[in-house]
Amino acid sequence: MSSPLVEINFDGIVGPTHNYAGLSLGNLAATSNAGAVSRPRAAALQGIAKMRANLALGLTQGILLPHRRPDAAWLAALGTDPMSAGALWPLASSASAMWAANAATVSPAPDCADGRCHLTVANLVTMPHRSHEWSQTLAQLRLAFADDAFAVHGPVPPPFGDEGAANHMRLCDGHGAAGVEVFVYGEPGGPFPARQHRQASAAVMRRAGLDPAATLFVQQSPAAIAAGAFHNDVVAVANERVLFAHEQAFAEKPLFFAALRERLPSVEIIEVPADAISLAEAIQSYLFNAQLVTLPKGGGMALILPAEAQRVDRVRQWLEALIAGNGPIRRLIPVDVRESMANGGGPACLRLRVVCDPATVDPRFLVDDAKLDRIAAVIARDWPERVEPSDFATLGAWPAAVEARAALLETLDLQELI
Ligand code: SUG
Repeated sequence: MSSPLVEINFDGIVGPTHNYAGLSLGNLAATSNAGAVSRPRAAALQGIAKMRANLALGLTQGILLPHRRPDAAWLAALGTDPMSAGALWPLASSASAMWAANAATVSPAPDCADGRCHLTVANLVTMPHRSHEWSQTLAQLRLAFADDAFAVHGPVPPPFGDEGAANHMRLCDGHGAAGVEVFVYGEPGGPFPARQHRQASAAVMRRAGLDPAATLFVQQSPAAIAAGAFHNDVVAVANERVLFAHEQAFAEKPLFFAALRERLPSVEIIEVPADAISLAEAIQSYLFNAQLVTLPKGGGMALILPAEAQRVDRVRQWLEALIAGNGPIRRLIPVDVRESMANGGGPACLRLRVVCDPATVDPRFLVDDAKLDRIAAVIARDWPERVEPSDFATLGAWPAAVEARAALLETLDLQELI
């Protein structure tokens, strides 16, 4: 019997408060676009179009929902409210929960001692505007993955920073087989924060009941963080037995690759040399922030990458050579997620991968084209067309955004999240 386990991409729907506040030190796109005009409606519709492209490939697609923003409960805990929050207002109003790769770390059932799929919500403690995401994310995970097939964990306690799946890779012979889980952490000392702490990753591993012999802890190269790779998924992506990474993504790379090959002899490492594409070009193009997916029916793998990647000459040339070769990556699928990209979030940032039996997921979190039509209609009607940073001072509790989100949740029969 074939395994019912498939990989589902759960995309974060971009919330109505999407804006550019320049909040993430070390995320070059976000800091360089601070103060730009944002387009929440276009942003969310770009995300819907990306999901439609995944469905057209025959992939199973899920969603995660925007959070309540401004986050009045968080502001209350800080002794203020949306009307008088001042400098805290942008920190309470970011739509950053759209980047679902930072929602949680997911260890599929075949890797875990108790045979359940474990999800650990990320604490995101390094960035104040993201540090209050976890409670609403946890509420969604507990609904979506309420079945006994899953174990959903609360956040690793601070001060150990955990940014979820963006710093986690899983290599295996097939999604339903046991895999090698790779946790990539940063060490402090560089110009930018190292957001994923090794102690946090170790806690995630222990709580999921992973086999330490099939788990690797790998340091992200300080050069990559300093060049703007604030998460590992900006310079590397893995799918099944393929690791696609920049030459300078990891510290102590030979040790890592040897350990990986020992544990998964079938592994295929596609490394992009720095003299073909520099770290700066990799980060500018967001080439690696791609969804590397296995196409159904033996179709090989496809790289769903930001349209911007192919606009960088040397990146385009390298990708053309990759496809011309006889490797596992057979197709390039460019997608336009430019509103998210301008905050440092490419196609891979927008999704959380969960390997599971779709029948065990709350169906309200799964989508088909018809449901996406309904979601898109609410977005087209209720999401703001544009937001100027000069609006921040006057938006206060932002009732229009609160109502837009509530309308979406009602459409999806998810009123309990309002
Ligand atoms: O955490 N940007 C996000 C981007 C997250 C991308 N995710 C992954 N790489 N998986 C971040 O830096 C910018 C918000 C602002 O500045 O307005 C922001 O939070």
